Amino acid sequence: MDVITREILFNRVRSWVLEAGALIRKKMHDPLTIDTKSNPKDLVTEMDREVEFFFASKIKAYYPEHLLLSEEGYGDTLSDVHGTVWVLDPIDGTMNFVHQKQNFAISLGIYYEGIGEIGLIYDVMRNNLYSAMRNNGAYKNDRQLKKLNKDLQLNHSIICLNHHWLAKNSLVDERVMQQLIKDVRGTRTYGSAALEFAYVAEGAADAYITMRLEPWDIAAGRIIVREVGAMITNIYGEEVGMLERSSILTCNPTIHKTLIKDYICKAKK
Ligand code: 2AM
Ligand code: CA
Ligand code: CA
Ligand code: CA
Repeated sequence: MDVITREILFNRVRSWVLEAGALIRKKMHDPLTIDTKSNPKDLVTEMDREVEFFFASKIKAYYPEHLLLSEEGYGDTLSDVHGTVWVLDPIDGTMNFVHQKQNFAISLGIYYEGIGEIGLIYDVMRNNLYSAMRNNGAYKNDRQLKKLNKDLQLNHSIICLNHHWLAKNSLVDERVMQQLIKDVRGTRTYGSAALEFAYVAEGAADAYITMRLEPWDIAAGRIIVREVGAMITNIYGEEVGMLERSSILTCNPTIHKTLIKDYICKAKK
């Protein structure tokens, strides 16, 4: 994608993301229909669908040759990564949206021939927009985010992870994960993968470890964290493709190896 095309696209998409966020804020206290999907904890609301439909309609009108990969059913079925693909999570952190009315985000990544070009994560209620274009730096609103510091130690780190991994479970040995929380300075769980990526990008968290994400949870965050020099792999240190459902470890590069070697690999069942 050439730089000028990308810049025009970025500005337009940015304005759509802000518009969708304003729509959510306006309707925030209206009565809401809440459905469940795969299980009683897997929520979806009409707002998730409405925001996705907003983007699907815009893309169809302005960029009919572009494809959309998204969570709630208005997207296309993709068999490969060719062309320009929008990867959208209309509301990331639906449970927070429903229960807290905050701590959720719109997450949108735009890929060209499989390469992430534009990433936007919009913390709707705080009106914070995290954004990046490949090789052009990452921003929080108008402020450019600094490259991550290169001499971080694990015992000075804050890591984001889900409490699931500290209780007995089928995937990892909880005792190793419990040791990890003792060895780091602090842990956090925010319940929105996109926001957790954003916090790693701005250095508010040093790592985010998660066992299973969908492509739309990862798409924008990947582009943004890369611009500040963060690592983004699966929990075994391998690259994750644009269309893959995967575990994710995104972190300050200094602690990537120790998190994998001294904890995650030891915890593997
Ligand atoms: P969602 O709110 O868009 O569904 C919650 O810990 C985080 O994991 C959220 O970012 C959530 O995205 C994501 N997630 C991915 N797959 C999920 C699933 N099957 N059930 C619940 N949350 C999921
Ligand atoms: Ca969901
Ligand atoms: Ca999500
Ligand atoms: Ca979602």
